Amino acid sequence: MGLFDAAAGMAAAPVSPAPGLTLLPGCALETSPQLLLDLRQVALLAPFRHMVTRGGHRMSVAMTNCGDFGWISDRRGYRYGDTDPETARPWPPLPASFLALASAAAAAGGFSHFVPDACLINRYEPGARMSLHQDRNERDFSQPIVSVSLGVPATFLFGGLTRAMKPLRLRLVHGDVVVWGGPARLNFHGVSPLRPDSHESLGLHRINLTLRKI
Ligand code: MD3
Ligand code: FE
Repeated sequence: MGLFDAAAGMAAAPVSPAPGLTLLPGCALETSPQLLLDLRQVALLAPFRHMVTRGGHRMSVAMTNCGDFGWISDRRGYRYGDTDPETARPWPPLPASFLALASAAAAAGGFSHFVPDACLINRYEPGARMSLHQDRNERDFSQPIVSVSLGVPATFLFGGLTRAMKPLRLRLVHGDVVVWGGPARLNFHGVSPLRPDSHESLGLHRINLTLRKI
């Protein structure tokens, strides 16, 4: 994949808006039809659900997982688990299309040989948001996180190492991929409430795939 015209449905040049963060605009466009087919199969085996926080609040983002481990939240708190609590079955395997995209994107972001073992799938409906948080449940912070945006565009908030730092705002559209690693790995981040909008394949929804090595 080279440097092309995003308007023509092709990838554009990588951008690094902050240390440890590489935006690959349109990097997932070519493979997105396959990603969406595979996503549908995953969601048949492990349906999207609104998890609750330890405090009992229903999350506005609906979630599911695939891979060896999945991210779970309930009244006991949040953690990774190898079983879907809704079905009592292992999470569906990581589709080959997810693995191939994740390792190609990680390499483009400077991380060769990235082999994720978990994918959290977030589904945003209009108004759904993710408040500022840190991701610190993984064991090895030298491993990057690859995130893939599909469907309705969103404003991603990239903060600093404290909640107080004013976040940088990044607009992420269908097909964008971001590689987070090194110095960005522990920064606060979140997603602004999704604006009502429509996408040709995902309707009102935004989907974000987060590929990690747990
Ligand atoms: C920056 N999801 O699931 S993915 C999450 O768009 C999460 O659904 C957001 O934050 C979403 O935990 C953002 C991008 C992301 C993921 C992990 C990060 C950005 C990150 C870890 C450190 C810094
Ligand atoms: Fe996060």
